[in-house]
Formats: sequence, structure tokens, C-alpha cells
Amino acid sequence: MFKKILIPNRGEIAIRIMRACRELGIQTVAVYSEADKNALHVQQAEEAISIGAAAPIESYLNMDKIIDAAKQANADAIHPGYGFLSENASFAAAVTAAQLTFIGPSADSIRAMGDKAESKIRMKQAGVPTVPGVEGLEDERDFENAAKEIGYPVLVKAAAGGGGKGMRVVSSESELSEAIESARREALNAFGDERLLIEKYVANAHHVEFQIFGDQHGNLVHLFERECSVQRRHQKIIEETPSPLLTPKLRERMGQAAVAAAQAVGYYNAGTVEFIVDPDTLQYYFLEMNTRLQVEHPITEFVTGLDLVHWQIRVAAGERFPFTQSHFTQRGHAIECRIYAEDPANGFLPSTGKLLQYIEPCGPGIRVDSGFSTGNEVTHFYDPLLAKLIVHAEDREAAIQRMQAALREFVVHGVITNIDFLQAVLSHPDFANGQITTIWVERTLESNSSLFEMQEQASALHIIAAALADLTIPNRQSQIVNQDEPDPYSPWKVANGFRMGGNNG
Ligand code: MV4
Repeated sequence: MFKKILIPNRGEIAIRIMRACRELGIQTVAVYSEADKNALHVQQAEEAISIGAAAPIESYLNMDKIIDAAKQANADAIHPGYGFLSENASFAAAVTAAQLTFIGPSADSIRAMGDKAESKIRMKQAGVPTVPGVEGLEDERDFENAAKEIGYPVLVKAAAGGGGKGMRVVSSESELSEAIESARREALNAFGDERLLIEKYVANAHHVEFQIFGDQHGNLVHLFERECSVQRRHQKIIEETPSPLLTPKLRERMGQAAVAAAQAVGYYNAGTVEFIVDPDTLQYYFLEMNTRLQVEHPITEFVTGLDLVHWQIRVAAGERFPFTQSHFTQRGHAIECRIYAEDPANGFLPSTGKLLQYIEPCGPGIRVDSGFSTGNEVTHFYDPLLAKLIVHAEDREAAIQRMQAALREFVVHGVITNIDFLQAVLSHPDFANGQITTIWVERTLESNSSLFEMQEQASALHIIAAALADLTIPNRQSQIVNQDEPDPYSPWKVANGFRMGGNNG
């Protein structure tokens, strides 16, 4: 087993990975940018190494600096988390070449799935249903013929893409050439690769993904699905499992397809196979495979009882995964809400600033994975995800109720959040009926924006009230410490209600 793992990531996921390491008796090494020197993930690691400026390209995306840091700390493995370098095949290969273990799939699996044209061809060969379409087209005339054959509306996608970049819906031939041109430009810009593919556009579908997990000895299982249709601009907002759309039979078939997809590229470690499902026909199609741990993995952990990060580490060290498919069942229902520092009333613009007050909910069946606490700064350099609020209950109704109560308990002052927006979605009849599709948020906001009565920015009065409430809590050390003061321990500067000769409260 590894003695020391370096985590080239930040925020909640770095902390999540460190927790698994601590439980396994493995030391942790954090890396941090200049913007993160006071971040929580730095404080929670046993060692922390500075790797450069705030811009990701200078730090969290800089392969050489990260591998140097791992060497310097004498780490024996690297867990990339999600985002940043997690799906970069060259990084996985460079880690291996440096005699370190990459905690994830092989560089070859990452490469094969990263190319949407190649992965689609391999999925078809493996008998996994894909959307009718054509790859490898160049001429505009070929696109025209293909589109005619497929039937409008069609979708033009970047072969090197993923996550919706370089994607264009085309409803008629008159829009096709313009769409091809702009998709090409965007793909070249984003991926340095202008290849496109064309598919039938499956409008108004559910986004359902399957967690798969395998070891390096050929054992491969699926850990059921996650329904991720509540999203806006390819940013997921609420995820849940089980999916309200799937029947037991469909679940079994899709699970088998997900395992076949992973087997086709010799996959090991954690991965996610994305499908779209047409709610009218229940026809499902492979979209892409994400070769990393996903943001929404905790809902799978709740219903299966498996600690995914724990097992990612163990199988990366060469251990056998001791469970087979029949070991796993879905127990109860889990929902995740992503708490973003953003302003729904203002085009979901990121909201930055100091967290003046930050109190997480807790209680039975409630889990909060976060990278912030009171006094921390939310900057514009990184994703505005403040926390993931995950609940587990016996059934879907109970889970929704538990989530609503937990959201009510969540206190965030200093930045604007999407908490009220989440409440509005959770209490919408379409959500209660499990009828939300991937275009729901945008369409609902367009047609009825007053549906989401937005919260006001906390007034000075609110903040003063919160600060006074803080003073009344005995022994509560305010976490807004005087880090920039010459004497950070000066009793005259603490904000916790200190009194001369008193008992601190
Ligand atoms: C599709 C699709 C419908 N038809 N492909 C989105 C990103 C990448 N994972 C592929 N995606 C989609 N591919 C076909 N042929 C629907 C999506 C899709 C989506 C599309 C528009 C708005 C939101 C979406 C959310 C998830 C998936």
C-alpha cells in the first residue's frame, strides 16, 4: 500500500481524498496556488507545497510542477480528483513514467474515451447503443448528405470534445453550414482539434449515467445510475439516485451496457458511462465515458454503502476488488445539491468575496463535502462550487424533504448563493414527478423567471445580526482570524466576546 499520496487539486475534492487517505493510514501532500495559501485543503494536509500563481495554467494544470512536488515530497502516488489534469492522458503517462502511481485508469483508457469519434466506434463494436450518426466527415456536402439521411434535427459535435463544448443543434439544412463553421472554430480553439461528428439530436432527454468500478485483475462492476438531468449550460445542479425514470429491467440492461463499454477499453478504477434516455420510448444511447471520479460520486456511496475513493486507492495499489455485481443493491434514495456562489437573479454570475458567516447543516442522512469555512475567500480564479449537500433517506419523497430542511439550515453570508434557486427546483411539481429533462432549467427560466423568487443580497443589518448571534455562542472561536495582524493572538482583536477575567463568553 502507498505511504504518501499527493493530491494536485483543491477545494472539497482535495479534502474528500485526504479523508480516505487518513482512514487508510496514508500521508497526504497538498499543492496550492498563490490564491490558495489560506485554503482549507492546505491546512488539512500533512504537507503542502506551493506550485505557482493563481491562474490554473501556472499551478493546478502545470504537470511538471506537480510531478516535481511529488518527487520532492517522496510521494508514491497521485490522486488527481476531478477537473484540472484528471482526464489528461499525457499527465497519467507522465506520472507513470516518473515511477509514481496514477490513481485512476490507464493512460490508454483515458485517451480512447477522450476522443468521442474513436470511443463511439469502439462502443458500436462492443454492442453498446449509440445515437445514429456519422464520424470522420470533412466536406460540407458530406455533412449535408449525412444530415439528410439521419433526419433533422441533428447535432454537430466536436470529436475531441465533451461536456457540451463545440456542440450545435441544427434544425434544418439552411442552418447547417453556419453551425459546422462555428463548431469547427470552437473545437479548434478549445481542443486544438477541429474534427466533428454528426448525430441525430435526441431532444428533451434524461441524462442518466452509470458508475462503474474495476480492479486491475479484470473484475468490473457497475454501481447503478445517477440521474443528472437538472442542469444549466452543461453544469449539473441536482443529481439523484435511483433515477425516477428507470425500471428495474432497463436499469439492468443499461448497467450491463455500461460494463461492456468499460470492458471494451480495458478499464480499471472508477469511471462513469453517460447515456441519454428518451423518456417517451425509454431508448438509451451511450454519450461518453468520464474516466475520473465524478463530483456527484457521494450519492452512489450513500445508496451502495461503498467508499469509492477508498477503493480507488486500494485497486490502484494492485489489490483485488473483493465484491462482485450481486453484492450490490440500491438502498434508499440519495440526492446531491451543488451549492454555488453565484447569483441566479443575475444570469448566474459567480459571486466572490469573504465568507462572513458559513454554517453547514448536519443530522441523520446528511453529508456536506465542502472546501470552505467562515472567513475563507471565494475568488474568481476557480469554480464557484462552495459545497455539495448530499442527503440519504428511505425513499425519494423523504430524501426531498430532508434536502429541503437541510437547505433551510445552510447559512452563507458574504456571497450570493443558489440555495433559494435549489429550493424552487425541489418544490416544483415537475421535480416531484421526476419529469425534469436536460433542457428544463433553461426553458423554465425563459418562460417564467418569476418562478424563482431570488434571495436578496444580505443587508448590513443581516450581517450585524449574524455577528451578534455569533458572540452569544459560548466558547465559539470566531474563525475570522486576524491573519494579517502583527499579533494574531491579541485578545483585543478577537471577535469572540472575550472579557477580562471572564470565561470567554
Ligand atoms: C446529445 C444530446 C442529444 N442528442 N447528443 C451534452 C454534453 C455531452 N455529454 C453530450 N451531450 C448531449 N449529447 C445527441 N445526439 C444531449 C446532450 C446533452 C445536452 C444537450 C443540450 C442541453 C443539455 C444537455 C445535457 C446533457 C446532455
